[in-house]
Amino acid sequence: VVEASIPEHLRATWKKYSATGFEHKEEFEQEFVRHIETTLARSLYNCDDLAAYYGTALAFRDRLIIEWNKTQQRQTLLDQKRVYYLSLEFLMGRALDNAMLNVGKKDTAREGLEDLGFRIEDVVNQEHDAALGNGGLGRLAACFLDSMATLNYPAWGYGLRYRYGIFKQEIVDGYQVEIPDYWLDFNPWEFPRHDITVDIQFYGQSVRHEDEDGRVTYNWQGGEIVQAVAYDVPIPGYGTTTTNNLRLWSSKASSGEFDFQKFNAGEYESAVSDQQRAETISAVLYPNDNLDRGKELRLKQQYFWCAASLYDIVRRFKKTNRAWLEFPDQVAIQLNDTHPTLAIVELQRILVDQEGLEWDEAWKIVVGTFGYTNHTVLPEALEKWSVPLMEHLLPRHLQIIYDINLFFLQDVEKKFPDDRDLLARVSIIEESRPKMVRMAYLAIIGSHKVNGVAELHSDLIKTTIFKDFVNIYGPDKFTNVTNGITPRRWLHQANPRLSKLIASKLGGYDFLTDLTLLDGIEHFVDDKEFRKEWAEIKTENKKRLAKHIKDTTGYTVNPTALFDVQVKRIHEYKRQQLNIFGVIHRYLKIKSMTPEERKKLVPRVSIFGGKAAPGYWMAKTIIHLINKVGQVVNNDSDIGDLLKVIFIEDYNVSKAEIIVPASDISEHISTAGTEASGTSNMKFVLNGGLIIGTCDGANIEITREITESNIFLFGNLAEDVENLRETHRYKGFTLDEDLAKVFESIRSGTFGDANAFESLIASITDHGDYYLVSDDFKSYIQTQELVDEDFQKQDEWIAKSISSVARMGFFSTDRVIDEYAESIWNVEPLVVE
Ligand code: F58
Repeated sequence: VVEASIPEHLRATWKKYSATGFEHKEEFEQEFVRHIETTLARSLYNCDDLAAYYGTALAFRDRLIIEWNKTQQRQTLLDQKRVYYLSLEFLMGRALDNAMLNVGKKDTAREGLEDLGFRIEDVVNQEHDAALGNGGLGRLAACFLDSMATLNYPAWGYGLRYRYGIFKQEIVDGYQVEIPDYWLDFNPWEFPRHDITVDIQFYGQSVRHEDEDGRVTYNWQGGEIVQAVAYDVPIPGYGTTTTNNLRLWSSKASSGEFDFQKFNAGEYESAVSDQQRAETISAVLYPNDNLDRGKELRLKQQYFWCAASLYDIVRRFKKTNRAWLEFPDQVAIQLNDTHPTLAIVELQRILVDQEGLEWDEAWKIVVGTFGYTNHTVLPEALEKWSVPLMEHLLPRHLQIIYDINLFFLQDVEKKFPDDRDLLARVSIIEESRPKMVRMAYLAIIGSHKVNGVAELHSDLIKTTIFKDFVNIYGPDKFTNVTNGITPRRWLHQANPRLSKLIASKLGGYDFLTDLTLLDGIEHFVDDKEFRKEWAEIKTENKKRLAKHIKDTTGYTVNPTALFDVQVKRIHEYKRQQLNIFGVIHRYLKIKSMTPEERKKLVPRVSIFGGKAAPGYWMAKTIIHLINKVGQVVNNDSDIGDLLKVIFIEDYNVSKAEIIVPASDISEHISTAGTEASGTSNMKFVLNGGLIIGTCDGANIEITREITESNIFLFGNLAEDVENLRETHRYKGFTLDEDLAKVFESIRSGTFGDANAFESLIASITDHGDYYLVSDDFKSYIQTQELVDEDFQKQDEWIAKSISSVARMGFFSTDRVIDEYAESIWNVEPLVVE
């Protein structure tokens, strides 16, 4: 890292020319044209929407980086405690619209672009999503960055700069096909820092050394070196100049690595392939959600990123010349799930092996520094790494893990003598073949706080997967921080009309930074004019989505129909199969109705979207079924507008911004106890959509806030799930009559090749129905009938919609971040003048 500053007496000249961002329309236009003509080397004869997007993005990027610089200088000067959010995923979506709104210059840009012949909407739509995440976990990290900057916390995100984000999904003949998402052609939002590099070691061996006094030290030697290069992404807060940093690491062969011996020996190709191997580390985001696969490259990614980030954090701390004991007073590191757990081991290694601290002293610092957030109770998602793999790749780290485990188990034994079972249960090392390192246990032991992401979830981790640890540490180590969403992106940006209407009633946009102010709109629930405008906005948003559906699928949907939406990753526990079985049930029912009966029906558009992990066969089968049902239903002239089934291809953040504001009802129907929180449920309600859902995750707290009369709850409770599963296993069950008819129609080939869907049906009828689809089917159907009834009473429906939005104040990530800051990080916002 190069550190050189301009001598004091020359700084005046420098400061005279210090960059400033544009303020007015004319200055924006000037910046825009300059970037088009110089940075892009294009001209007014050669400037399409894409070029206009780059020009606009670069003009805003310059503004951001100026504030970024000031923010970083301020943070260094004031030297307060900082937060580091370690996440393997940041699902950012598009940056331009967000940047324009956060710095308050969207109108300036709109006018400027108009002067030059562009429509701002077209320009914004050119941007490729930054899709460095799978789903909820990655999007949560992105919302956190927005809130941390908005609230002026000195906070950095650390992640990987994947060359390929989550794959693009295409639907071919009803099947999902995955296309690589190469998104880095030209990314105006990142600043490569070729001067900020860290050498990361892999493989080799741990060498023991004993000095004359008998002091034993270990040294990690040999192996190979890969270089981490920093790329910085500025994160602007809303309504503040604070611009925080997201640092993403990219891998390349270390400068020493290029093997000149090989090169000289004429093995040029093999030297190049070594180089490429180094670059693979940050090449691709693993596309699994809630499934752990244990691939070596994934472990390499994890260590690469943890080691680079910690080196950076420690370097920054050392510049302050403080004593090591003060480290936890200056640094809080939050682990977004177990993926960065190696950071715990790495910090212990740095302190003991490199800085020469005593083990206990170092360990106290480590535990004081880290917090761990759990996002799942699904056993198949809990990370474990095989001991032989760990030993091969990170020999010294494995030793340290064994030592951490030894000291931990000794403590446990002191507290609970003679409980051998307990020791085996809580050991970081699972005594299987091969032995496995249980990352969640390591994360718990190495952190001072562990949190779940919604009340039910936090209770569940305490009573199930981490029960023993609650006994060992006491309940205070475990806490809940219910998730949220940023209202800037998920209301103001995605639904500008609704945001404007709310602002007109509340006398301004303060609710965007204090979402509890939304309760002020409850006064207008009975205001006829307000209701009318509210309903009109929903219709406009539905028309926008209808247009998107027409453009992308060719199907015409009626914007006055009830839009029923389920968009999220496709997973059996999220139960898109329950939804599509319900759709088939509806279809069969309509088919059997007289024209008179049909007249009373509420037309419905069932909208699905979401990706399946490429290797998750059952999830892909569900996508296939949805698409086949769509083909049949949508082309059945007998059905017309009464039912349409749409699968929106390649669901991502920017599509969510169109879909969420357009829903009348959305589905959050996971088997109770399986969805840790869910966050799209919050987005839909905040945009005036009602929800149908199970008593799971954050649905429960949403219900508490908006009251039971504003939500359609159904299905079994989490506390009964275990028993129901047992019953299935040992007693079998009788299939609900209506569900049996649905299966019959599939099996008779109504939706094409019946064989294709046999495994899906059999998972319910023959293999225990683990996700309790059959148990919840009846109450799901009945509740959907209630939805139909209520939708017909439009006036009441709108009233429900308004009072729900009014009561969503709790679900802002601003509240969430303040809770983390207070109860886990112990950090204060930085005062900005
Ligand atoms: C999600 N987890 C939870 N994991 O499923 C959801 O309930 C919660 O609202 C959200 O986190 C935020 O807390 C999730 O998205 C992943 O995608 C992981 C990706 C890496 C492999 C393991 C799953």
